[in-house]
This record gives sequence, structure tokens and C-alpha cells, in this order.
Amino acid sequence: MASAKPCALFHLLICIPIMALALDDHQRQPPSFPSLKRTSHTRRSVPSEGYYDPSSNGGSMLTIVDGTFPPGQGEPLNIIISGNSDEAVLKDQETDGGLRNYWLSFDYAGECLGQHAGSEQAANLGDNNGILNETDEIRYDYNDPQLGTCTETIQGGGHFRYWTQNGPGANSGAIFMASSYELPLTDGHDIVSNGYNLGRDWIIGNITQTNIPTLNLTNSSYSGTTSYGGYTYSTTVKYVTGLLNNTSVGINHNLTVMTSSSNATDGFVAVLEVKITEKPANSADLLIPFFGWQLPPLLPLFFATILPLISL
Ligand SMILES: *[C@@H]1O[C@H](CO)[C@@H](O)[C@H](O)[C@H]1NC(C)=O
Ligand SMILES: *[C@@H]1O[C@H](CO)[C@@H](O)[C@H](O)[C@H]1NC(C)=O
Ligand SMILES: *[C@@H]1O[C@H](CO)[C@@H](O)[C@H](O)[C@H]1NC(C)=O
Ligand SMILES: *[C@@H]1O[C@H](CO)[C@@H](O)[C@H](O)[C@H]1NC(C)=O
Ligand SMILES: *[C@@H]1O[C@H](CO)[C@@H](O)[C@H](O)[C@H]1NC(C)=O
Ligand SMILES: *[C@@H]1O[C@H](CO)[C@@H](O)[C@H](O)[C@H]1NC(C)=O
Ligand SMILES: *[C@@H]1O[C@H](CO)[C@@H](O)[C@H](O)[C@H]1NC(C)=O
Ligand SMILES: CC(=O)N[C@H]1CO[C@H](CO)[C@@H](O)[C@@H]1O
Repeated sequence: MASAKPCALFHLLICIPIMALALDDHQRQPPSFPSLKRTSHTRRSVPSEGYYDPSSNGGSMLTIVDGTFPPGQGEPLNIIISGNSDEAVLKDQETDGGLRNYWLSFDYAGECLGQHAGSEQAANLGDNNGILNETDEIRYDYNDPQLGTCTETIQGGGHFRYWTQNGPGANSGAIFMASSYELPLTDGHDIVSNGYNLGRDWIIGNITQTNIPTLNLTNSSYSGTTSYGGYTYSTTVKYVTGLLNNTSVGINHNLTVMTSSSNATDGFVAVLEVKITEKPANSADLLIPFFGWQLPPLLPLFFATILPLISL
């Protein structure tokens, strides 16, 4: 198939981003690389629900936010990707149909040009990892995986922070997401009215191509399929109660988010079970587009360091 020459070029393309990482370790980790954050050394053991309730082991379904008024308010972890999902989907990577490719399948991507615009939040998932900062913040990409999250940063829109429950005390591998819908940057990125419940339901609505009745939710199930990079995902969503309270008390921005018909958090968590139903025939063909977005900023590096070597 591939002769030696294109193959060498191919390896070069893979090496450039890695070299860039080694050269500048202050730079934020590019989205297509597996997380360097804490990984678990215990075996995954998944209960039938697909996750462990953080509050049963000292954790909470509310995030920890610095500097709230009054102090101690948090944001709801209102979406869980179940540990019963396919193993590949639970891996924090864009390759091989991983988590970041799944998010791209419904138009959510890493932050604008790798820059972090929001403030850090932390969470304790009750897995004995203690309180950890968010793994990353993921934004609606306005159907443009390269630059769309820049639009979200400026115009506002859907976004979420996430953590993985993989500590030794409760290693389900489930992904906990704090989703909301925020106002434009000029309004200080506050959350829109009913923005936690709507943020959750618009994500679920986009995955399942269904209008989720936010004000009339029951323990319903929804399902749908999404695709990106040759992978097709089948998602089943169950709305569950009992993890979050139906309340505005203790919820960040509660005064502006709550409405006369809904508390800041309505007490529902959407639990997603995700299965890969189609894979690309030859995943190697897809690697170039995966790295494509990183090439423009790396071109000067390429010309400065690699080209002289090649022309020797
Ligand atoms: C967590 O984020 C805060 C900023 O909110 C930062 O000061 C702190 O160093 C971070 N902790 C770790 C372990 O990265
Ligand atoms: C899809 O997401 C957009 C933007 O967040 C939202 O306006 C729209 O209502 C969502 N669609 C559904 C069916 O939920
Ligand atoms: C939803 O399911 C939970 C158990 O998961 C149950 O406690 C609750 O009563 C149910 N609520 C409704 C509205 O059916
Ligand atoms: C729900 O309310 C109960 C009783 O007030 C409290 O103990 C619990 O921590 C609350 N849970 C969450 C996730 O806020
Ligand atoms: C909000 O939650 C409180 C309990 O904290 C409850 O009394 C009130 O009825 C709820 N409001 C709505 C609109 O659901
Ligand atoms: C908002 O949350 C704070 C606690 O964080 C609570 O004191 C206040 O009563 C809440 N406001 C409403 C309207 O629920
Ligand atoms: C929240 O609690 C209030 C008061 O009990 C109730 O009227 C409302 O239906 C509840 N909302 C949800 C989404 O369960
Ligand atoms: C379709 C439906 O039942 N809609 C209802 C949802 O809840 C709101 C507010 O409680 C009602 O006004 C709607 O009729």
C-alpha cells in the first residue's frame, strides 16, 4: 500500500506535535492527546447503574467553585457517561473513536486554540482521588471543529467541564459532566435563565435529535446515533433522580438561573450509555485530518527545524 517515502512523511507529521509538546511544556495539552492527568491503577469495576454515587463516599454531585457569593455554591454534575459504555469511548483521546471524537460527533470540541477561557472548577467524585480540578472544558463548536469553540467563547453557548471517576475507591470509569448554557463573554459568561437544565437537555437533544421537554421531565429514556471521523455512536439516555436535589439552594448563580417554573437544578441527571456501532475501514487514513488542525501553528517549526534536516 504505502511506499517507504510517504510513510516517513507520515511519521514526521506525527512527530511534529510531540516535539512541540516537548519544546513547550507550558502550553496547554492539545485535545487530540490522551490526558496526562491522574489515571487509575486499580481495575475498573462497574456497578449496574454505570457509576457510583459520589455522595456515598464523601464526594458530591456539585462542583466546587472559587469565589462564589455566598461562598460554597457549586454547579450540578448533570450528565454522566456510564462506565458500561464501550471501553474505547471512555478513553480521553480523539483517536480510535475515543471520548473527544464522541464529543465531536455532536459538535463539542476542546477550547479555542487550546486556550483556557473559563475559570477552573473542582470536584470530588467519591472515588478516593479527593478533590481534583476539571480535566478540561469542552464547548459547542458551531459545527466548525477547528475554530468554532472560539465563537462559543465570544458568543456564549453550550459548554461543560468534566471529570473521570477512576480512583481506587470507586473506579467505574464513568465521565461526570457539569453542563450549562452561558451568556456571551461581554456578559461575563454568566449562565442563562434555567441554563443548567437547558444546557443538559440541548446536549441530549442534539445527540438524540429529540426535543427534550425540560419543564416536564420524567424518568424517560431517549436514544439516537451520531457520527464523526468514520465512527458511529449509538447513545441511550436515561434521566435519573436521586443524585441531585430539585433545588436552587447552594447552586452557583441561583438567583439568575432559577425561574418560576424550575429550580436552578431540577434534580435530574442524564445517564448516557454509548456504544460504537461503526468504525472506519482503515483508521490510518484518518490520522492526517486528525492532526490537520495543529499544522498551521506548527508550520514555522516545521520550516525551522525539520526542513533543513531533510534537505541535508
Ligand atoms: C486548580 O486550579 C486552581 C485555579 O482555580 C489552581 O490555583 C491550582 O493550582 C490547580 N490545582 C492543580 C492541582 O492543578
Ligand atoms: C441543539 O443545540 C442547540 C445549541 O445548544 C440548541 O439551540 C438546540 O435546541 C438543540 N437541539 C435540540 C433538539 O435540543
Ligand atoms: C424515577 O426513578 C427513581 C429511581 O431511579 C425513583 O425514585 C423516582 O420516584 C422516579 N420518579 C418518577 C417521576 O418516576
Ligand atoms: C440534597 O439534599 C440533602 C438534604 O438536604 C443533602 O444532604 C445532600 O447533600 C443534597 N445533595 C446534593 C447533591 O446537593
Ligand atoms: C424548588 O425547590 C424547593 C425546595 O428546595 C421547592 O420547595 C420548590 O417548590 C421548588 N420550585 C420549583 C419551581 O420546582
Ligand atoms: C441560593 O443559594 C444560597 C446558598 O448557596 C442560599 O442561601 C439561597 O437561599 C439560595 N437562593 C434561592 C433563591 O434559593
Ligand atoms: C421540584 O419540587 C417541587 C416541589 O415539591 C415540585 O413541584 C416540582 O415538580 C419538582 N420538580 C421536579 C423536576 O421534580
Ligand atoms: C407538553 C407539556 O406537557 N407541556 C407542559 C410542560 O410544563 C409547562 C409548565 O409546567 C406547561 O405549561 C406545559 O403545558
